[in-house]
Parts: sequence; structure tokens; C-alpha cells
Amino acid sequence: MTALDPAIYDTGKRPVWCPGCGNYGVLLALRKALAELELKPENVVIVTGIGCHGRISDYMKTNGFHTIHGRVLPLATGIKLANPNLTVIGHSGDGDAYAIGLGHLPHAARRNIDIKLIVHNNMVFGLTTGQVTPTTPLGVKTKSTPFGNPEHPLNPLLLALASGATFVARGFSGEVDHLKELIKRAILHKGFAFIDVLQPCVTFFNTYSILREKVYKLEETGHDVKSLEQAFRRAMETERIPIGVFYEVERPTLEEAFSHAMNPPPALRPLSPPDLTRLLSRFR
Ligand SMILES: Cc1ncc(C[n+]2csc(CCOP(=O)(O)OP(=O)(O)O)c2C)c(N)n1
Ligand code: SF4
Repeated sequence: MTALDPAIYDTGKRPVWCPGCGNYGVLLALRKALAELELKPENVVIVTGIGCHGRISDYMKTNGFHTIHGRVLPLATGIKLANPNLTVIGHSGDGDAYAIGLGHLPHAARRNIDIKLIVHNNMVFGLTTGQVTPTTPLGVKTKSTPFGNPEHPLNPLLLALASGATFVARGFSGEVDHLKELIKRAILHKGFAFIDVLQPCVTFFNTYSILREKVYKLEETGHDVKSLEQAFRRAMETERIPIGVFYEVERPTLEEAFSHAMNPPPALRPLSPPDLTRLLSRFR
């Protein structure tokens, strides 16, 4: 395959992210993945939530929709149903996806709509300067938990697996080429693909050294991606942190199940302007 130049997706805007932020790794991996899959910018839509992660659509020269906090999946679903020819990739933060927007994840997973969700999981609210989120580890001091987080964190991979997702993966923004491969595989997967990306927020919760020490690659262990049981076991590991594809199976997509209403999908229907003569005659 002859890859495109990743620079074609560069809007030329200088990112406002803090130096060293994990968002840079996700941006680079995304551009490289699209380039290697030779996806033309006009056929890709990046949907982002509100947060530091949300700026990624400003730096991607594709179609983009920077939506309100926690509403990436409904937007992405609508776009995909309107025009299934588009590659629709949602980018969300852990606050965006697992707090205010949590109600949408299980439903996108069980519906198996062919969209991709990449969650920039820095385990903290970045943009609002470092408050606790559903994935902040127990005991961690944040701006809103000065005595340590008293709440048990949510495990997003277990949630996605239990909801019926057909593609569940975890990446690390410090492993850009590995993440690029995950994004490529997610895009090629026919159905809902979920990637939780461990993305250090160097300013409010710098997890680089602990993640570098603990992550290991699932594909180097003989992990069977078709086994739901193995996927659950790996997702529960805490001593070491697996990255890679946990689970991947095929199931009909929502678009296929919905084909009676999608024939053709709204964006591909011929434009036939309504006859306004009768209506206009009332105003003569
Ligand atoms: C309805 C609503 N509630 C709250 C906010 C305030 N707000 C803006 S960004 C943000 C948190 C973003 O955190 P996260 O999704 O983890 O993204 P990050 O900044 O870490 O990338 C919040 C609570 C908002 N914009 N809209
Ligand atoms: S506050 Fe954190 S997440 Fe936001 S740009 Fe800075 S390092 Fe990145």
C-alpha cells in the first residue's frame, strides 16, 4: 500500500496543548493511520467533544464537528446514518465520554454502528484545570478531591465489553506507532470500534513514568481476541497494564439492520425540491 503524506491532514494551526501533552501522540497516530489507509480528507469526519482533546478537530484537515460536552456519539451516529460512505471518528475525553456522556457508550456498542470512538483518557478534567473524573484512580488528589479521590474508578473496557462492543482496544499516547496500528484496525473493523487511550495530562496528572513502567502489548502474549472471557480477564489487570486489541468479533451493523430506512441513505437521495406553488399562492 502506498501511503498518503500525513501532512495533508494538517490544518497548519499550531496546537494550544501544553508541551508534552499526550494529545500530541494521539494526533500524530491519527494522521499516520488515515494516511496509511489512504483515506481522503473529504471522506473523513472527526467529531469531538468539549475539553482539551476536543481541539483535535481544529488540527485535522478533514470534515469536523466540535460538538457540545458529552455528545460525540449521538452526533457521530447521525452523520453515519445520513451518509454511510463517510469514515466517522469520534474523539472524546474521559470526562466527556464517561461522565456527562456515559449514557451513549453502551448504546453505540450494542447497536454496533460503524463508527469509531477514541477516548483521550487522561483520568482528569484537563480543560477545566484538573478535577476528578470517573477514571481518576482511588486516592489521587485533584483540584476537586484535595484529600484524595474517595470514589472507585470506572473501568471503561469492562463497560464496553459488557455492552456488546465488537471491537475493544486500549492504546497509550506514548506508543504512537502502536496506537496508529490500533486506529487503522478500528477503522477497518466493520462496526462500532472503541479505543480507550491512556493519555497523560502533564500539567494536572502526569502519569508518563508509571505508564511507561507498566504497559505491555497484548499481541506479544498470544492473547485470543475472539475470546470474550480472555478479554474480560485482561481488562481487569491492574498490576501491569495491557495495551492492544482486547476483543474483536463480527456482527451485523446498525446500518445493515436499518437498511429498509437507508435505501438510499438521506445524504445520497436525489435532491427534489418540493413544489411550493400552492403554498406561495396563499401569499399573493
Ligand atoms: C454541559 C457542560 N458541562 C460542563 C462543561 C464544562 N467543561 C468543559 S470541558 C470539561 C471537562 C473536559 O474534560 P475531559 O472530557 O476529560 O477532556 P480533557 O479536557 O481532559 O481533554 C467540562 C466539565 C461544559 N462545557 N458543558
Ligand atoms: S491541561 Fe493537560 S490535557 Fe490539557 S493540554 Fe495541558 S497537558 Fe494536555
